[in-house]
Amino acid sequence: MTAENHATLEQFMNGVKKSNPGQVEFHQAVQEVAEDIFDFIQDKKEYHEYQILRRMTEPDRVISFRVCWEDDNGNIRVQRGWRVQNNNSIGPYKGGLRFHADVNESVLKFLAFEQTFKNSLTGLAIGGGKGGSNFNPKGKSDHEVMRFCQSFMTELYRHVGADVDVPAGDIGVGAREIGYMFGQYKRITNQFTGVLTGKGLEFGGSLIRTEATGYGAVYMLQQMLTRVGKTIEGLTAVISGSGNVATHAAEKVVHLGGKVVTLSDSGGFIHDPDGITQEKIDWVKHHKTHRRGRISAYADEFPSAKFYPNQRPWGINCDIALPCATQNELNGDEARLLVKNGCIAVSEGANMPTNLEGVHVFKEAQILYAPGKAANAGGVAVSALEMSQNSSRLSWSEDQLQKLLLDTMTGIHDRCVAYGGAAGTNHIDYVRGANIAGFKKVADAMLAYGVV
Ligand code: NDP
Ligand code: 2IT
Repeated sequence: MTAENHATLEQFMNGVKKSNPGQVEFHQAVQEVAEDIFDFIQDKKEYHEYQILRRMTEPDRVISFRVCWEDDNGNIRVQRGWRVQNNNSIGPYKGGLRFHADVNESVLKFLAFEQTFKNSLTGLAIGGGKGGSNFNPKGKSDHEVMRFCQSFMTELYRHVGADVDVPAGDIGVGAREIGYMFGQYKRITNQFTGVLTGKGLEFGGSLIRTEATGYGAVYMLQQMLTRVGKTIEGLTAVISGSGNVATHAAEKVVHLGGKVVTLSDSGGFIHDPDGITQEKIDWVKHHKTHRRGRISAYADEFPSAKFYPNQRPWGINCDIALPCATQNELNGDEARLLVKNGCIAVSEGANMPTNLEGVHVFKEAQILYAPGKAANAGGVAVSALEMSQNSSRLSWSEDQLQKLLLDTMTGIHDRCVAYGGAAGTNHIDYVRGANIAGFKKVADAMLAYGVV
């Protein structure tokens, strides 16, 4: 065995940084996983010999392409599109598409890497991928979004397929964008296949896919609390974001008797001490999805609330916190503040919302802390169920799907417990559990394939 096979964590990370210069989000996601995996594989010779972790950090392929479109004033606009196909050892590449001005290769590589572990954790047959564009949908007309989506799919179509790679939504990509992209795929290929998930119910979409990520994140929270003899009823929740994941997480907290007091967007957060009721959540959903409005308008609509521009909600007293906006939206100081204010549990609806320092704060404080790759896996899990329904040309009932989502989240919780416990303590390190359980299934499949 060479020295390289026994690299220290630091040497390994130096190698990752050297091969991926400047891709700080990708380095961060790898570091968070490697901290646990290095320890786990210490005495497992074959994972070293076959360089499994090193191979998992090298995406199978990164496709990048030009996307040209014409705006409403007749100007030609040029964007960049990507699809990162990280790993298909346990199933077709699967993962969302993000349209946001900040999208770059580093962001999509971190998301595709995380997705590989997340999809493995679901127990379903899906590999990891992610894609998107630096297209900024804010302020664009429906026709501009349609032209962009059509142009994006005109290149993407050659790289995806129902058994190859199945994209879905993420930030800036919801039902409208999936509809435009599916329409274009069908037009180009003349095939009606399950090449995208998150589709409209009229054309192959699945019931509860829209709700699944947010609901799943709250089910994860519920499972962690149940394990230590607590419930969500009567607890106060702080939630960030006001998009798909945040609004459905809020809805499920309310269903389970909790009180949600904040929501946010990139302009700031609203604090409603009276509680964000179902009626108010419905208003936010409509305001965000149909009017494409800002969360600040909530404080004009509901006088019990106050808007805090350019601030994040983590200083508001709470029992539970659900970061549901974007990566690195919760830093070490904010994590310490949450812990100091008595927050007992954090469930991440977003991908990598807590920075590395914040992760260490939560781990050391031993609060109940579910990382995104476990907590937000309900969305991709129901996407996989949408794929199954499409292949069999059936549509399952809402009751069936609700049960499958709950069962999936229970399975994820239990896998985290199986790998995240330590002798002599009842505390579970859900980050470690998720990393190891996610890693093991993919790693064992890779070992079975030999060196490829
Ligand atoms: P949406 O586009 O529906 O909503 C995104 C929300 O996050 C908006 O409120 C947006 O505010 C806010 N946001 C985005 N970027 C920033 C930023 N830089 N600073 C502050 N707020 C920001 O996306 P989703 O709800 O689908 O996604 C939210 C998170 O959940 C992402 O991390 C995504 O990867 C993750 N996720 C989503 C899944 C899904 O099924 N949709 C599945 C699993 C994870 P603004 O409008 O101001 O940009
Ligand atoms: O981050 C994610 O898991 C998603 N954006 C959903 C992916 C999917 O394929 O449903």
